Amino acid sequence: MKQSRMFIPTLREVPAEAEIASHQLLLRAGFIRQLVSGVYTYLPLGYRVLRKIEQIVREEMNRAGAQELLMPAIQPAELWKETGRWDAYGPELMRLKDRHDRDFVLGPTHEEVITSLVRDHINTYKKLPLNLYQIQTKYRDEVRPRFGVLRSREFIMKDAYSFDVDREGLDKSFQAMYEAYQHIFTRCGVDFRAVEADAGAIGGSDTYEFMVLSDVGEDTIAYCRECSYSANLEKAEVRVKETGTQEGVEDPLPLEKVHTPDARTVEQIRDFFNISEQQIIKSLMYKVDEQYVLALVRGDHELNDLKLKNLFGGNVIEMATDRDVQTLMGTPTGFMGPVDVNRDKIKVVADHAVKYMVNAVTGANEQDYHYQNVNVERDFTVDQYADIRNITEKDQCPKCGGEIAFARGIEVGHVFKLGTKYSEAMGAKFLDENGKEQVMIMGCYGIGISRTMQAVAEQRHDEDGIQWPWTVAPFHIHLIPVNVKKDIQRETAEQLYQKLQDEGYEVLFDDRAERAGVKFKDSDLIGIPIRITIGGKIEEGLVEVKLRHNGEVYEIPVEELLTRLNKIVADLI
Ligand code: 9G3
Repeated sequence: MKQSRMFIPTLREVPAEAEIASHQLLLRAGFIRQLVSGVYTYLPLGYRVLRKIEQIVREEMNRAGAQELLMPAIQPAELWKETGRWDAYGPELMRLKDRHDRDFVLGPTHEEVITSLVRDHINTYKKLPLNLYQIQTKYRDEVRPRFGVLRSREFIMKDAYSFDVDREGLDKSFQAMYEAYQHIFTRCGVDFRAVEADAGAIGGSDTYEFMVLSDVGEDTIAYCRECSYSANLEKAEVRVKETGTQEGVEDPLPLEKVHTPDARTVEQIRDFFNISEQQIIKSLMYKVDEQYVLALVRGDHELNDLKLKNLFGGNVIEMATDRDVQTLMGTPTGFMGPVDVNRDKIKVVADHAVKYMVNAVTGANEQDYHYQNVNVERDFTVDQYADIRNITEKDQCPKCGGEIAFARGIEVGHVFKLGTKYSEAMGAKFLDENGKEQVMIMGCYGIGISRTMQAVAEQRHDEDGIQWPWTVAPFHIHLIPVNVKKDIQRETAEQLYQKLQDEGYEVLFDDRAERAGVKFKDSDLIGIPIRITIGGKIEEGLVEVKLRHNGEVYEIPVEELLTRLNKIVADLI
């Protein structure tokens, strides 16, 4: 493609709304443009990358035995009413009416559509297992779209759905998808981890998120330095230390109420009593669906509200309001504690670590008062001890006891075992080999295609621009004559342009009458893996080859170029 003809609206300045490197670079290099908040146009360079990623996904999905189809984005509300999700979702679900005033959704995902399709056409075990997938635009009205296409309201997803006769079949389908994802993200050239994740509203077991490691990732990953364990922080289970006792177990001292004017936060209590945060019981009031829960965690730990919600099998969890707390506990939030709690209305759940606390400090359920020397079982009881906190780097790996470390990641894929959640609700059944009617067992598997494009740019860039891996780059070679007014440079470039394309390379030919500096700056910004420069040295028959990802430069006699290039490329892939 000749660059003088290509629509690449590069930008010199950094757009204000772009906070992270990949968002800035995709805008500046002319890959994407925002239409409105959270809604983007993929410009020609960006769209070439998207298509490369889609092609990799297709090849691996087809190799895993999945079949591609394309479902509509517009879905009748009736299907969402069958599964109860029409009412379960709020403003994030984009809804519209047609000319007959009928309700529709703009598809954020396609469990309902695919299950209704399969139930109408599959009714015998002979036709299972089945894995159907699509690559299609999704709509989710994010409350706060940000970071370019990492969190947009319209995005491109590959979503696949597997249908099996039993759990064993699902495990096979799931494994095939898990492996396909390993191949896909490896081929996309990103450093990624498959991490144990929370099944969320979907429920069920076994769900993994594929995370591209990045400091700007919204998700926190807890991983073990010794073994392969890694989990989304939401999910990472805490291995309960049998002892768990505080340093130097003391004898329980008599309970004492202390006047603590205006000391509300853990830090203020710590300083007031001149103790460590490990000696404070933090009391947090939540509402899980309709149940009020007083959650107790040690002062130096963080409550994990997802674990708390899952403990109750709840759908919605929210912090209780100050008014609720005042009504339920007779005290402002900062002075709550587990002693003398109205157990008819409130469940008391404590993290395992609380069990081992001796002579702790906690709120006295009275404004400006705290208790000290609080001892579990003597001064208060607990309905249940559970793992309700975030793992920390001081905790041991739940699998091997090794050291835990944190990383941040961008979620680009997510694989779920759905079980019968949708097939039951929608009656997707089949006759098994004994002629008995059974419910299909489902799995679902997503990849954020547009998000993956930006995740690659986030992980592979430097201050001058993007460093696209060979496999997803918009072009393979950037061919740049330094001065198009010099016949020898222009003619050599024209010949090479043809030859390289005849060899199957995708070439962006910078035929613009721009100064060399501008051409090289744009080239670094766009980030095509190999740059071939035709400059003054062509007088000696030499061209320059430069690799974008490590800056290596080679001077090569033009007649050896194709041979040398094949070797250079072989090392790149
Ligand atoms: C909605 C809205 C947002 C949603 C969903 C439904 C996420 C929803 C979960 C999934 C699960 C899998 C198939 C591909 C892989 C992921 N956000 N999810 O169901 F109505 Cl507004 O989408 N679906």
